[in-house]
Order: sequence, then structure tokens, then C-alpha cells
Amino acid sequence: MSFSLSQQNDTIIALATAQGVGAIAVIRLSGKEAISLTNQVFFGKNLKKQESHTIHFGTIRDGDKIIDEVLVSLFIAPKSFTKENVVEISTHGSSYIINQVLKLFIRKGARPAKPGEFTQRAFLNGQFDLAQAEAVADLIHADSETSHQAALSQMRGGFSSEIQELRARLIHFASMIELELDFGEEDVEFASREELRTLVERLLRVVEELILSFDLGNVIKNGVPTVIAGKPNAGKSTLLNALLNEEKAIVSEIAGTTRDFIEDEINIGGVIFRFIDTAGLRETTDTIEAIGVSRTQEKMKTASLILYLFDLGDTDLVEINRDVNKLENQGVPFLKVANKIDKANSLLVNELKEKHPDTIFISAGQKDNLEELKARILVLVNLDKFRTGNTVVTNVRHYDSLVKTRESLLDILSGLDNEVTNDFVAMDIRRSLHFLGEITGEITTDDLLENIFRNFCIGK
Ligand SMILES: Nc1nc2c(ncn2[C@@H]2O[C@H](COP(=O)(O)OP(=O)(O)OP(=O)(O)O)[C@@H](O)[C@H]2O)c(=O)[nH]1
Ligand SMILES: [Mg+2]
Repeated sequence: MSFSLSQQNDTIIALATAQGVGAIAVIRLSGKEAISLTNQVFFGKNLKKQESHTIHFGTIRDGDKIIDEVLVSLFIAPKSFTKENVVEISTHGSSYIINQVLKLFIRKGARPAKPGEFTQRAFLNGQFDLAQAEAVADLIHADSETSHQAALSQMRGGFSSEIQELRARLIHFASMIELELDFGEEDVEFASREELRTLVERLLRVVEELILSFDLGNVIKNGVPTVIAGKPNAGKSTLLNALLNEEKAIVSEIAGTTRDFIEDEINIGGVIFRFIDTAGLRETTDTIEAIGVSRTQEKMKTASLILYLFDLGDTDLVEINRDVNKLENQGVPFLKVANKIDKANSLLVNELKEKHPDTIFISAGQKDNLEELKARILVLVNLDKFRTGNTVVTNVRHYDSLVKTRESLLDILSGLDNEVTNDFVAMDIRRSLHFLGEITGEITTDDLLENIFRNFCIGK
């Protein structure tokens, strides 16, 4: 699949709403002939004589046969999503009607759109930059408040504008240094090395912050990985089920019930958490259980958050101290969650309140105090930084380009430190410009575009 310019001249068509039966379906056309093609099969007003951003009632007919009564919305170039002529036909939402309409248009000369082709045309026609186009895809797939906000802010400009501005200033330096190169032997300096260093250091700070935000961005997109860990029978699976409100994991009074990990997503306060129920941690001679235990330990290392769960009726302070110590050394944020408060001995509860006042007491079995637990989880992951509209990188492609940008910026700095010749500095600047340009789409290749838009759905 390649995107040559000639293809932009044809008129594409696709179902814009979801597949399946619905009250209404919207079929979208984009391209030079979008309006004239529609006019051939639409019976009502002459669409060619209507203004942009108007809606018209009529019928779609295949010869004498009426396919449906429809509403047609007109967007005349360049005042449309793709900046081409766009027609949106709202039909009744039956798959029979949709297929008849699509077939009719294809017979008349429209071409079925490829995945993401509408958005790609919008990009190619300068509607937005590449990072914004990718955000359209993220927005469609966003399923929580936070991922929605990340995509929305990116689509509306996000970090692209900041990068574009800094890149423009770097271009200025590049051209100054190229100019110095032109003067060859003469010892002139158009670009102040100190100013260049200041700009590069500033760029580096921005780039590094964006790189750091990727972890957070990833978490927002895929859910905060949260491991429930503890001894066998602590009630980990019971807690997972209670949080999910379904009997997902098997619960039993036999220690060692869960052997593989079980995970599911839970939305807490607009943030998706990926809860992972694990095999209880203990020394075991059972081979399968032992594999489960080592998997638990792996999962704990990569978690963003650990719920350390223990049974108040089956644990003493010595053991809790030892576990807490281990967890502190691991460096992953964790919460101390004391379970089975419904049958706890008050001695241990009092000891805990004194020695570990941040313990949360719950009963997973009776679903007691789970709201408090959720509130504490939210506080611990602290996504406020994100909510205030800070820029978050969620896209692997941007992340890759940012990492490469960082390397080449560091090369510029070490070049300046070592007083390398102008041509080397110029080369490193050009490399930085290239990687920065990759993010916003000022530098693209066919392969890159193809890759990005392939991940879109058809009709988007
Ligand atoms: N009384 C009481 N019993 C509970 C509570 N939570 C869990 N249990 C019981 O504790 C037993 C063990 O629960 P599980 O959820 O299977 O424990 P687990 O930590 O997943 O155990 P493994 O999978 O073996 O590691 C079951 O009999 C549960 O019904 C609670 O809050 N109160
Ligand atoms: Mg279990």
C-alpha cells in the first residue's frame, strides 16, 4: 500500500459509524467528486447548488429503486475535516441499506477508503500535524477520562507547538553555522556558541521531560499495573473479585489456590487500573505453584503499585515488618492492606495502628472499606500532574524520536565542550532537527505514514 498523490484525486467512501445494526448509520465520502457523485443518486434538491454546511432530506435511488430516505450533509472544500469536498449521508442503520448504498457509490466511481485514509488526507492537506493525526486514533480508542484528556490535548496541538517553536530556533542556528562554513578560512562567528549551548540545554530539558512523561502516558493509556501480593489465603482473589464486582478469580480456603496471575481493568476516579491477582507468596515444593510464585515476583518488579495484603487473623507484626522492609527495598510504591477486619484480633490491630498508622483495614469478603482503599490508591499514583494539562507523550513513535533527539542534542553539547569543528556541530544539529521533525511530521517517509495510518480503522 503506498500513498501516491494521484490517489488523492479519487473520491473515497466508507461507513463512518460502527459496524452492526443501529438507529442511524453515517456514510462518508471525501474527494473532488463527493458532491457530484452523491447528486447522481440523491433525489431531492440539486446538491451542486447548495451551500457548505447544510443538510438536505431526500432519497437515495438505484435506478427506479428507492434504497432509503436519508439526510445529506455537505462540507465544501476546504471547509471540511479532510479539506476536500465531504458528504456525510445519514441512512437508517441496517447493514442491508449500508451495503446497498456503498455498492451503488462504488459502481458510480467512488473507491472504498483504506484504514485511516480520511485522517491521512486531512494530514496531507495540512489540517494538522502528524502528532495530532495520531491523537485522533488515540481519541477514538480512549476508554477512560484520563486517556481521553491526553488524546484530546494532543489533538488540539499539545506538545507539537512547543517542539515546533524550539525546532525553528535550532534551524536558525543551523543556518548561521552553515553560513560560517561558507566563509571557510575566514574566522567569522555568526552563531554565538554560548547562545547555542543555552538553546540546546533548554531543548534537552523539554525533551527529557517528555521522555519521562512517556511512562505516565503509557500508564494512562494501558492502565496502571497494580499487583495484589501477599501470603496464600490472605484474600487476594477475594479482593480482586470485590473490586471487579464479579467472580473472576477462584476463591477457596485452600492455601495456594491462585497459581497463574489473573488480571482485569477497574476504573477508579477516571483512571484505569490493571489489577493483577497473583499466586500467594510462600516457599513451596509444588512445581506449578513455584512457577506461579516466581511470576508474582516478576510482576511485582514491573508494577506501578503494589497492594500488600495480609490476613489479620494469620499474620504477626514480625512478619509484617519483614515484608514491609522487603517492599521498601524494592522501590515500587505500595499500600499496606490488612484484610479480614471482620474476624481480626484486636491486639494486632492496635499494634498496627501504632507501628504502621498508614495501614488500611478492610474486609474483602464483606466488601468493607473498599472506597477508602480506592481513594488511597488514587492518592498514591498521583495523576494530578497530568490532570492539570501537562503534556504527556503516549505514543511509542514519538518516544523513539525523542530518545534519538536526546542523543543528538547531547552530541551537540559534547561537540561544543570539545571545540570540534563547525561541520561536526552542523551535522549534529541537522540530526536533532531531523528527529524533532519526525515527531510533528515535518520529516516523513512513505513507510512511516503507511505504518501510522494502517492502525486506524476504516472510515476514520
Ligand atoms: N472472614 C473473612 N474471610 C475472607 C475475607 N477475604 C477472604 N476471605 C476468605 O479467605 C479465604 C482465602 O481467600 P482467597 O481470596 O482465595 O485468598 P488468596 O489470597 O487469593 O489465596 P491464594 O490464591 O491461595 O494465594 C477464602 O476462604 C475467603 O472466603 C474477609 O474479608 N473476611
Ligand atoms: Mg487467590
